[in-house]
Order: sequence, then C-alpha cells, then structure tokens
Amino acid sequence: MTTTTIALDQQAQLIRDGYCVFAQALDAEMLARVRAASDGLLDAQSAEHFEEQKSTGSMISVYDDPFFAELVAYPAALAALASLGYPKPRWSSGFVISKSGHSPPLFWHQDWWGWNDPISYTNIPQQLFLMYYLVDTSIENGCLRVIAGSHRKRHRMHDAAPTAHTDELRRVTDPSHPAYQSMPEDQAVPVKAGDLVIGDSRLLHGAYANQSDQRRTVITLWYHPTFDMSPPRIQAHLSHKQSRVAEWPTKAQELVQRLVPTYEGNAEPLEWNRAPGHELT
Ligand SMILES: O=C(O)CCC(=O)C(=O)O
Repeated sequence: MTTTTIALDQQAQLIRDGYCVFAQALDAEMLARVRAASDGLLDAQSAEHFEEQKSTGSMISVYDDPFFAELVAYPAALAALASLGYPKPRWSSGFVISKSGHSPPLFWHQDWWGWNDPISYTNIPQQLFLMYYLVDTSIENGCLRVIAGSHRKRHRMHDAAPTAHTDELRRVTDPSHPAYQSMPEDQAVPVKAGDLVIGDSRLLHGAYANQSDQRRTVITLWYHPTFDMSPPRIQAHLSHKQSRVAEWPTKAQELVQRLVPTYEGNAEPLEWNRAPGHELT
C-alpha cells in the first residue's frame, strides 16, 4: 500500500483562495523538453493565429503534439494532485499559451463551463488548471494575476466580462476595456520556471502585459480531480467531449489511458454555460 502525505498548506489555500503553487515540479530535463515542444508548435503558427489570440498570446491545443502525453501523466504532477487529496484525477485538455515580447495583458476571465449544476456553488472543485510556466515570471514579463477567493465569491469582474473569451477581448479591439485593467485587490503570482500553479477553474485570473523582449510561455492542462464523484451530467459532458486522445500514437495513448474521463451511464451531458448564476454571491 502506498501512502500520500497531504500538503495541508496548499490544500487549504486551494479551497480558500482558489489556487496554490508547487515549487519546481518539473525537473530541468523535462523543462527543456517541454520548451522544445512548445517552441516547435509556436513556430508553426500563422501570423493570423497570433492576431486572433493577441490577449492570450496563443491558444494551441496540446493534442497537436503527442509529446504532451508525458506532461499530462508526469508523476510529480499526479503526486501534487494526490497530495491535495485527489488521487484519481482525470484529464481532458490543455493549451500552449505564449505571450510574445511586448504584448498586452490577458483579460480577466474564469474557465468553468458547468455553472448550471448546483455543485458549482460548493467548495468541491470540478476542474483544476495545472499551469507550468517555462520561464521565470514577474509583473514585468506578464505573470499570472488572480482575484483570490473569486471561485466562491462574486466579484464585479464577473459582470464586467460575463463570459470573457469573446473575439473582441481576444483581439484586444479595445485596450481600455475593464477586463485588461489592474485592480487594487488583484494578486500577482510570480513563479520560477518549472513551478506548477494549481487552481480552480472558477477562479478569476488573467496576466499582466509582457513588457520584456522575450516570449513568456505557460502550458495549461485541465484536470477533473473528483471525476468519479462528479454529478453524472458533468461526467457525461466530459466523456462526450474528450476523444482527441485517439489521434495520438499508441504509446502516448497508453500513458494517459487511466486519466481519460469515461462515463457509461444514461445522463444527458450538462449544457455548456460559462456565466455564473445568481447563486454565486
Ligand atoms: O497566460 C497566463 O498566464 C494564464 C493563462 C490562462 O489564463 C489560462 O490558461 O486559463
């Protein structure tokens, strides 16, 4: 039998603030390999891709390179999840998000799509981001920023940019929009290359402008920490949505096999709704 030590500080912070950090989760060799794979994908994008994604910087699915199966199943990441009390997570998707040098802020947003289910208004996270920053980050080069606690508590930004991710916000057609602005209560989350930030998909977050000359890349992977206990309609949605794993070569598929969400019941998939209801107070 294996035993897992619970990371009490990180666990408490995740539930209270909506995020926590595991220092140096990626070893130097893996960090170099993730950088090489990400740079390869970024270099293959069209100029139009970067125009469409000016605020995020890029939005490239990790399904585009089977190498990322190794990151999805990376033992230190799964150990971090287990230490938070999630020994049987599932994984659904992920993106290479890279702010080029001298690029604008990433708009405030939250990423949860299941607000129609009552469980979204409880302390039990249904979806977590695992973010790996590939360079040291600071306010200067566009580190993550968050509104701590906003996964459980309504903030005025929920109403200023209700579903975010619009074409206009992505393209930064109006840089004066409130979704790009700093607020007194926001918190910077600077990290070292290879650190792992774990957060609740309901958390309002964004990133500062990258004022440096260098690319600032993060890999965001989406996990479902309590999938087996999630409401059937959420399980059905995830099981229905996933499937690009089948595009990967067998070896990559085998690596992530046990993390793929599967649901055999009869529930209808929960409808997609990115806007929190009035129950979020
Ligand atoms: O670019 C960042 O620092 C954050 C990326 C992000 O917001 C996301 O993956 O949801």
